[in-house]
Amino acid sequence: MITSTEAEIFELYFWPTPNGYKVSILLEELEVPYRLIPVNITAGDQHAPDFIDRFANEKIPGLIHHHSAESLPRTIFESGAILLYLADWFGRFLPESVENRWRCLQWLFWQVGGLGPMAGQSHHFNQYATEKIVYAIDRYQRECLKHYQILERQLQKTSFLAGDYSIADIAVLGWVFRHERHRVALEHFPAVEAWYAGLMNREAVKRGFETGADLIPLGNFNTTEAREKLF
Ligand SMILES: N[C@@H](CCC(=O)N[C@@H](CS)C(=O)NCC(=O)O)C(=O)O
Repeated sequence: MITSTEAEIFELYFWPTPNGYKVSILLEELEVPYRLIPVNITAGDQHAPDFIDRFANEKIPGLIHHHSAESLPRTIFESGAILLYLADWFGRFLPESVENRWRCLQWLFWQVGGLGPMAGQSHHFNQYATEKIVYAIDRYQRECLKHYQILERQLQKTSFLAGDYSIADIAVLGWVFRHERHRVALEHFPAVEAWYAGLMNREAVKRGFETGADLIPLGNFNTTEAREKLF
């Protein structure tokens, strides 16, 4: 655990989307001051050469940690890696016991490799694809629902995904926040609904989801320009 020093600055490269919110929520939970750097993904800012130099995956979120005056800053992409880095650096929201630490990583990877891509593709084929491909719409919707069922089964057994509230819950929350866009009614998943309501009551979570609210009107995902940059 460290205390914030004058040399320590966090810069969050961000756009208000599920993967972006995961990091703004964690930074708010940690009560760490940070600079928010908007990256308008609908305008293609993520493809700018200086962005790619820092964040090879050409996507938000990205984190730069100026951790000491003597060393080069650390640049990190992939939301799961960023959550893990911050939780590890501050020694919070990452369980200490071996059992729960691995449960936490398991659910974190499940979100990054499963729930996120499936829910994202479900929304894409249903909402943005110009051609309505029934097979793709159905396939991703079913996968998305399967992931909500898996989450429901776990949350019927435990209040959080891995012991206490952790980065696993934060990662999943970033996506469940968009359940309406995934065409998922939470009333069919009562344990998820209760978990969601509890987390949405946290002040830090509210601040995390408020981050970049002023940017939302600047990013229309349905214009020709945005489609070219994104899809
Ligand atoms: N696996 C990546 C996914 C990041 C991602 O998909 N970011 C989206 C916004 S939520 C993005 O920047 N899209 C821009 C693009 O694909 O050009 C992560 O978890 O960080």
